[in-house]
Amino acid sequence: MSDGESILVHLEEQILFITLNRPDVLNSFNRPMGASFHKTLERAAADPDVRCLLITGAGRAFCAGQDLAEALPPDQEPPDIRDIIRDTYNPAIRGIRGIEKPVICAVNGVAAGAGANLALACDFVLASEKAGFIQAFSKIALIPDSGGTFFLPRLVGLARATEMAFLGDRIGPQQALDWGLIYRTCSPDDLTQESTQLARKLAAGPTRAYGLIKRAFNSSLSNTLDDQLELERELQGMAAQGDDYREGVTAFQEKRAARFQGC
Ligand code: T3D
Repeated sequence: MSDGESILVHLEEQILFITLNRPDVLNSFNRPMGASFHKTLERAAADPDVRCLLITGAGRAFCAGQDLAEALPPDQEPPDIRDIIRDTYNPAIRGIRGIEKPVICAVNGVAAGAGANLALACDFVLASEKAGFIQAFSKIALIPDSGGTFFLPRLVGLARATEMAFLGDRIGPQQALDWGLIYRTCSPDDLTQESTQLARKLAAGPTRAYGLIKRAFNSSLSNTLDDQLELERELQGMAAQGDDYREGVTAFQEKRAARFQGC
């Protein structure tokens, strides 16, 4: 399978559809796939025609994390795991959090290891009733990476994060919803339609403001209240300079739906 095929991409209605496409190995990441994913995010960030991203997996799984055949090849010196993380997972997570556009993840099946944490880094996670979230790392004597130790305690609290990371059990979609890990669940048949509907809504929304909200939330994870208040002031100033702000207020006054351009 060539690099190009491991990530399928198409742009429609200003939504960039990204499909992880190594179904025979449950869409686990090898280096070429990681590089292709990262490149896709970089291009999406720079392309004004992309106003929302929607990530899903081909076949029965979302993503089983690192391709373990690549991580520990038989009869060969294994690569330094820190290099894999530097080159594949850290750019992916930084890319998802750093892109100032909404990123939706449609989790169609199992999301394990780095695959689970890649999903959880997205802005909206819709999970099919066939989905499951597994912090599989401890099963192979590793620790959660791809932002797992950062996001999990913040999303679900330390007790549940510890349970997930130590035990590595499958968290089903309903439990994930109840714990506040994800946005919503839906039937497998409805996943594509529901996630696309959400993507259409977001792509037609004030995407510049969404990007600034994302920037503010990213900073709020480590800022003091004082720092955050100052940042809000700055970002609000930027939002208010945009055409969408004027359009939003005008539409309100004219009692009609706003037509946002994302600027
Ligand atoms: O270098 C580094 O390690 C650094 C980076 C670390 C980040 C990480 O993500 S570490 C965690 C890596 N992922 C895992 O440990 C998960 C391994 N997979 C599983 O535990 C199970 O496959 C699942 C629970 C995800 C799903 O189970 P099940 O029963 O539905 O499917 P299966 O039969 O196990 O897998 C189907 C096929 O996919 C199978 O191949 P086969 O027998 O049909 O030829 C299996 O080997 C392959 N597969 C699944 N996961 C991986 C994989 N092949 C390579 N790498 C995988 N991660």
